[in-house]
Amino acid sequence: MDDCIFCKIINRELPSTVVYEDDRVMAFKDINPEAPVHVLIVPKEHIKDLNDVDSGSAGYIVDIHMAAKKIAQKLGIAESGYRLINNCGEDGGQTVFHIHYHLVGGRKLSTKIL
Ligand code: DGP
Repeated sequence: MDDCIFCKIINRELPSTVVYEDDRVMAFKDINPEAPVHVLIVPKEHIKDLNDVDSGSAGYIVDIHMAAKKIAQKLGIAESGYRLINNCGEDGGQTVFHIHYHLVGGRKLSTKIL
C-alpha cells in the first residue's frame, strides 16, 4: 500500500529500529514506547486489521505469536512476562491501519495499557 507507514518501514523507505525479521513478519521498536520494551510486530503483507484476516492470511497470526516469543527471549523479558496486544478498528484504539501486535514488557504492567 503506497500510503501505509508500516509498508514503508517494511520496504525501508522509512527508518525504524528493527529487532526481528523473517520472510513473513517484521518487528520494530514503537516510536512512542509505553514500556521499556515496546515492539510492533507486523506481517510483511498489507492487511488492514484483524477483520481482514481470512483463511489465506490466518497463518500470519501464528507467525506473529512465534516471533513475539523469540523477541521476548532475545530482549530478556520471556521469564518476567509480557503482553501481546492487537487494537482493531477505531473504537479498539487502532491508529495505523496495517495490522500489528504490540509486544510490551520490561516492567509490571497495569491492567490499563494502550
Ligand atoms: P495502534 O494505536 O494500535 O494503531 O498503534 C500504532 C502504533 O504505531 C503507536 O503505538 C505508535 C506507532 N507508530 C506510529 N507511527 C510510527 C512510525 O513511523 N514508526 C514507528 N516505529 N512506530 C510508529
